[in-house]
Amino acid sequence: MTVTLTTHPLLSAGDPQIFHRLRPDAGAPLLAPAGAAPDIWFEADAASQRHGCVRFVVDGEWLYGCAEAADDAGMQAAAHRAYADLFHVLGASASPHLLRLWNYFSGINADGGGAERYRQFNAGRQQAFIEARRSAFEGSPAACALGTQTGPLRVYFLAGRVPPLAIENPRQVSAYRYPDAYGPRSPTFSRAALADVGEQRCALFISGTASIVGHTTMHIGDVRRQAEESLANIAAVRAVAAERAGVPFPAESLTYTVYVRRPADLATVRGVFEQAVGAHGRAAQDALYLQADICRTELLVEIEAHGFARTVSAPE
Ligand code: 3EB
Repeated sequence: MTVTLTTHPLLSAGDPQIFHRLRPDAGAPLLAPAGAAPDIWFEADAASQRHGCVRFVVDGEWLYGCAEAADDAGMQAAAHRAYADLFHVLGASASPHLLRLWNYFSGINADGGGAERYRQFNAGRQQAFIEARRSAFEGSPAACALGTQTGPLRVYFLAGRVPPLAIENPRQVSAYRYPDAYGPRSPTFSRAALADVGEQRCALFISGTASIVGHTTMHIGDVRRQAEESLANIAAVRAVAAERAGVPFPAESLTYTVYVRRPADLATVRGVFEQAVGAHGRAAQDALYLQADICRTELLVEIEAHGFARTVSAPE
C-alpha cells in the first residue's frame, strides 16, 4: 500500500503516489492552466490522525501530514509550534525521516514586528530542528517556503522509514550556510532529497529553486532571466542527483510547480519554462502555475519539481 494522496492522471499505475502540490485555494491563486484541478489533496478523512496542530496519515512506509498554526503570537512562535508538533509525531513513528516539507504562510515579506516574517519563520523552524535533535544543516530535508495571500502557517510534510540522501547545488551556497545578511538564523533545507521508494525506483524532490547564485539574488527586476537562472539551478541539482542515483533525471521527466509573484509575468515565465522542458511534452502540460510571494522581495519566480526514476539493480 502507498499513501495515496491522490491519483495523478499522468503517472503510470505502478508509480509511488507520494507527492504533493499545493491546492490553489490554499491562499496561492491558480494562474494556469485555467480550470486545472490540482491533483494533490490532503483531507482530514477518517483515516487521519491528530497530534497537537498536526493531522497526518500513515501507511507503514510513508507518513504525510500538515501542521497548521495561527500566528497570533508571531511567526517565530507559529513556526516553532508547527515544527515541534510535527517532530513529536515523527519521533513516535516508524517513518521518522523527513524527505520534503512545503511551508506556506501569508505576508512572507511583511514586517512581523522587529523582523521580516520569513526571518522569524526561519528562527522558529531552526530552533525546533535543534530542540528535536534533527540536523538543521547538512542532511536537512528538501523544502519550499512561499507566501500565500491568506491563511495560517501550513507546513505539509512527507517522511519515510529510511533517511533520504540530501543533495546540494554546486552553483549555490547551501541555504543553511547563508551569511547573516539574510537573517540571523539560516533557512533549514537541502536543495533536493533523493529517496529509494522501493520496486527499483527512486524519487527526487527538488526544493523550491530561485534565481540565486552563490548566495546572491541574480537578475533583479528581470523575470525572464530569473526564470532561466532558476532552471539552470534545477539542471545543476538534477546532474548531482543523477550522479548519486546512477540514473538520469531529464528535465522533461519531472513534474513542476511554478510560483510567480506577479500575475502579469505568467506568460514570460511560461515561455522560458516551456522552452526548457519542451512545449508539447508532459512536463509542460502538467506544470502548475501558482501566484505566490517568494521569500526574498527581489525574487519574482520560484520553481520546484519532483519525479521518479527506475534504478538499475546492483550486479550480483
Ligand atoms: C532560496 O534558495 C530560495 O526557507 O524552506 C527555497 C526553498 C527558498 C526553501 C525555505 C526557501 C526555502 O533561498 C528560497
